Amino acid sequence: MSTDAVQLLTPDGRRVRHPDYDIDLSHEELRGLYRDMVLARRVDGEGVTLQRQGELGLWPSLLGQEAAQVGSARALRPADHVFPSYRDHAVALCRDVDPLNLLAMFRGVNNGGWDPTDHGFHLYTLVIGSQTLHATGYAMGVAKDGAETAVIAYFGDGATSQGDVSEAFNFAAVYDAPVVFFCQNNQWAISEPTERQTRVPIHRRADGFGFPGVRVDGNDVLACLAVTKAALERARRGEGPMLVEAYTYRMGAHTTSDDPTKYRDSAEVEEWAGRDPIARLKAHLLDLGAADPSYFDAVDQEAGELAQHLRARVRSMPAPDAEAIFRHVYADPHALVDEEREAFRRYEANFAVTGGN
Ligand SMILES: Cc1ncc(C[n+]2csc(CCOP(=O)(O)OP(=O)(O)O)c2C)c(N)n1
Repeated sequence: MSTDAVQLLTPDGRRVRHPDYDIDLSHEELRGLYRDMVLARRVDGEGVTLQRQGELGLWPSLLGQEAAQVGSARALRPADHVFPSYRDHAVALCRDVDPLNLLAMFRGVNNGGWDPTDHGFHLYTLVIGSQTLHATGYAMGVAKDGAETAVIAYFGDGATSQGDVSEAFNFAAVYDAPVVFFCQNNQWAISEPTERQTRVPIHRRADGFGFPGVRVDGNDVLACLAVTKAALERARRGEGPMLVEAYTYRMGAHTTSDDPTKYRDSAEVEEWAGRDPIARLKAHLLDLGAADPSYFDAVDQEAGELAQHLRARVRSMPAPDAEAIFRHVYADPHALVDEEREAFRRYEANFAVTGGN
């Protein structure tokens, strides 16, 4: 199997054809992909800024991964079901999850305030790789129901070192589960580079499990869309899983708690800045005559207004009910939870204002 990445747009925005994976989109659809990526980048930038201003506890940035996420998510149908990791904010936006919910979660106001059934978008998973098993089980279930649903699991290159991911690959293969494994190889698992994680290119790991794997240029939104669409259609036809390795780069820190200058070379970051997914599609739109400067200005303005709205709303979010965390742990009262709630009440009481002077 070739290790070359499927590419439909060169880094300078030139359209190239691919014999196996290709796609023709209208100008409107192309503009839509551009808008999705710009809005996602802006929401993400707000997440970083708000964390820096002390408004959020943490933020995992998607900067650089917009094409991988938007391209793959726009290949999904409404009835499909997504099992994301914790960095998949652009996928969330494409599934109509209100970005305020994402920010609220990282502010600690809720535990993920959306209903997965409303959006076909599961809650974020922080336990690396475990969502691949959830996705596989769900896919086996929908297959048994005879539903026309396909499932997609998002995970990183580091996650492929987890046993859960290998188990998911094997189960999905032997049951022909309608699941697409979408690995965003952003080349770093916190400070651990991909070459310290695997001896073979990630997409080739699928060979050993008996299903196809393909590498796609993860900074090329068209290629990500075309390949994911083919993988989802294959899954829907009952032909089983496929592994898509979107080869991309995490431009920012792992999370706002991380300092990547401690472990990676700025030349590498510079090099990847030249492959920016948004600039690439913009060049293509201009080349086609599918958008003019007023369109790009309008999208920038929309992104700016969204950011302003998010900032204002996040700052005015009421503090969560401190005891809510103890609710819904069990359906019925539970002695241990009662004990923990009491201990927490005593702890909170330490901070009570005892009167001024
Ligand atoms: C089971 C488990 N082990 C370790 C961690 C700590 N951890 C958090 S993020 C991370 C790296 C994940 O890298 P990757 O899968 O490449 O995803 P990325 O963050 O690059 O999107 C690790 C090891 C965890 N959250 N869960």
